[in-house]
Formats: sequence, structure tokens, C-alpha cells
Amino acid sequence: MKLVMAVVQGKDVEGLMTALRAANYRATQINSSGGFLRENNVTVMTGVDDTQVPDVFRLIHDNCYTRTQYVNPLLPIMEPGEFYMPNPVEVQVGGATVFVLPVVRYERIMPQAAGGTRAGASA
Ligand code: 2BA
Repeated sequence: MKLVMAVVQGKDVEGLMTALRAANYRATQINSSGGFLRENNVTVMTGVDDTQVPDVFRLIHDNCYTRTQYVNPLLPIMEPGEFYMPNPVEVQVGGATVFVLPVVRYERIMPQAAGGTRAGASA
């Protein structure tokens, strides 16, 4: 089994999650942000059989797009009275940054509460 972790842009996550659900993959999304742009992105985690990894990559490929972003470089140290005109730098973001990790153990722990209600829950 493998854990596929894909860092995707927020604009693409709805399409990707819909495609994963439609193909019967379980997925969890975690709000994250990149260390470079400091912008919000989303990390999608999917646990799948080894043989399904290429199919998950296909869905990511089909639903995540490359976009151009502009970054303002850090201000240089300036003398009083000096004027600095920031020159934004262009970077390409995405489609997705994907990590595939081996899963040592996968378990869904689903104990049933006595009487069908949660322990400690009041009636
Ligand atoms: P960010 O760190 O905000 O990076 C956004 C984009 O800025 C990157 O797009 C890349 O084009 C550019 N970039 C990042 N660091 C740079 C640097 N030191 N110099 C020049 N340009 C730089 P992507 O490569 O598509 O990455 C999108 C997001 O995926 C990243 O957002 C980060 O959240 C995540 N990511 C990328 N590589 C990663 C890694 N090795 N480990 C963990 N997360 C990663």
C-alpha cells in the first residue's frame, strides 16, 4: 500500500476530490501553505494499493493545472531617501507536487459503542 500526498492549488482541489470520489478512492484534504509564496494550498492524502498509484497520478494530472504567479523579492537594505521599485519575479506553480510514501500499516479502527450510542453521550 502507498500514501499519495499531493500538494495542489486551492482552485484545483474541488475537481480533484470529485474525481477521486468518483473513482472510489478515499481521500483527506489538509489546508496547507507553501514556504516560498506563503499562499494557501491544499495537501490531498490518498491511501491506495500499489497498483492504483498510476491511476491516482492520472487523476491528479487531469485535474491540476500550472499557473503563473508573481512574487515580490525581499526589500534590499536601503539608505534613507533611496527609492526602490520592486520588480516582481514570475514563478510557475503546480499542477501538483506529489510524494508517494510506503505504508507500513493501515487500519480503520471502528469500535461500536455499547447500545449504539457513544460512550459518555447523554440521551
Ligand atoms: P511554495 O513553496 O509556495 O512554492 C510555490 C512555487 O514557487 C513553486 O511551485 C516553485 O515554482 C516556486 N519556488 C518554490 N521555492 C522556490 C525557490 N527556492 N526558488 C525559486 N522558486 C521557488 P511548485 O514547485 O509547483 O510547488 C508548489 C507548492 O508545493 C509549494 O509552494 C510547496 O507548498 C509545495 N512543495 C513543492 N516542493 C516541495 C517539497 N520538496 N517539499 C514539500 N513541499 C513542497
